[in-house]
Amino acid sequence: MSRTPLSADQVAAFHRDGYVVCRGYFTSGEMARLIAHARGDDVLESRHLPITDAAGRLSKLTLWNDPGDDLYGMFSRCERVVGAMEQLLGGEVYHYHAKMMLKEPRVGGAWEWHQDYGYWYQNGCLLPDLASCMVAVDRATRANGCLQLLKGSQRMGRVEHGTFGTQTGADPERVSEAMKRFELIHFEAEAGDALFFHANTLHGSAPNTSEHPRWSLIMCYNTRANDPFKDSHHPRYTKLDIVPDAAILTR
Ligand SMILES: O=C(O)CCC(=O)C(=O)O
Repeated sequence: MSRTPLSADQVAAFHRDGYVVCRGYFTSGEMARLIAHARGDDVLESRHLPITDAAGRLSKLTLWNDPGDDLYGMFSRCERVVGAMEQLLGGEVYHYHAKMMLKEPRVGGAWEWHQDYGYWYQNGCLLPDLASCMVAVDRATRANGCLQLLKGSQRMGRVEHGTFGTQTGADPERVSEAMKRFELIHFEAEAGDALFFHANTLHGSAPNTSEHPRWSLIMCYNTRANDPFKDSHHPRYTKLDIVPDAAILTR
């Protein structure tokens, strides 16, 4: 895989819409490894942050800053993801953090509408030059609370955010007006599909009311040029040790 895995059309779609969907970005063999690893990983259960929505429903999120040498690290350090991020953000990127989002059957909570930059602005990132790559670990459907986005909403710039439950959410008045203007997209996905989305793209999700889990791996990057001006709970620029894509299957 080259260090420019995305086509010019995909890069243009990201800039126009605030996101781009890449179907089958990871192979079934790569996903089988990730699923086996994650399902047997006690750390996801023991270290998760309990995130509740406004109705008190729980989502489990386990987050780490250092991409490390484990299988999650191979995903977030591989050329296919890092190269795509560099194409989308226009320069060298570093690992800002990654997380496994576990939305369990029947109990997994909603995510308030928000922009990631609503959170990250507070961390000293002067520009919204950050993006995330969400990889579906399980099939994601409307019933199990797939991610929803407002297409083109990154053009609104940063919206005021406040606290709802233990989550940060965007100003409800702005969200409700944005809903009238921007197309609502559901990221319904098969395992291995990837969604790259801009830090100012409004997104959220409904609760998981189904019998099926909705787990996903979300890897977030900042640009070197946007090195935060102060310390926070996420890192300042740290050189990323990129690995070949083959490392996902061989490590
Ligand atoms: O996975 C979800 O439902 C929401 C995740 C999300 O919004 C985020 O990580 O910023």
